[in-house]
Amino acid sequence: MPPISRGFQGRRPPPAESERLPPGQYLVHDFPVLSAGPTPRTPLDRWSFTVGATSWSWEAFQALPSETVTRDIHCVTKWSKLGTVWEGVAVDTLLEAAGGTGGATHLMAHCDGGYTTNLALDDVTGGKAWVAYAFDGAPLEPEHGGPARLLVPHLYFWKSAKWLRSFELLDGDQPGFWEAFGYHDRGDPWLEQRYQGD
Ligand SMILES: Nc1nc2c(c(=O)[nH]1)N[C@H]1C(S)=C(S)[C@@H](COP(=O)(O)O)O[C@H]1N2
Ligand SMILES: [Mo]
Repeated sequence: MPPISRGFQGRRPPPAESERLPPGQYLVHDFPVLSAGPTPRTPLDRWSFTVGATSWSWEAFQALPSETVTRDIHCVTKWSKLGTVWEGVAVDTLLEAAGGTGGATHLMAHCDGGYTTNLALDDVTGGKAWVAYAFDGAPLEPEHGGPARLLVPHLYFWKSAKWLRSFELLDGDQPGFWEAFGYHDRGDPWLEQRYQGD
């Protein structure tokens, strides 16, 4: 047996923190709360999640296959938080359980309190988005979107709608809440897509 040389014994080291920061962002170690209005508090026995014509109660939603994912998140107000740990149901799982997406190209996420955000189906399928109900191993706090929120970590965090209640499947694109105020339609932090025209 040849000796195992140092440097070839494990995985490649993870990228340095600085390489994980998109342009214009700074690191935070706390978890800021950004909400455009008051925190809704929907009791679990009145909570449901709907995709098109399919709805799940809280109990039925918990019974769906879930995943634990660790991702960096990036807010358009320039804070980024690395290595956040979430548990939830992949959007792929939800769309499939709802019978597919028909001819839809986009979806509108609708929330308690009236917040909306639009997403291309390409940005929420293929293992890129989850409906998350736990953060750091504990039920998601109401301030951070509990009972359940959307998690689309590869886009600016305004796309990760808190207090999520439904996906409306759309045949074309429509602006959501911040998008109608001039924020970018897609919001890729690596391309600094903050505002319309970026
Ligand atoms: N329903 C709802 N979802 C929302 C928001 C909101 O105001 N309402 N704010 C968005 C913005 S701008 C950001 S940065 C993140 C903040 O999530 P946090 O409060 O858990 O950090 O939620 C996003 N999702
Ligand atoms: Mo944000």
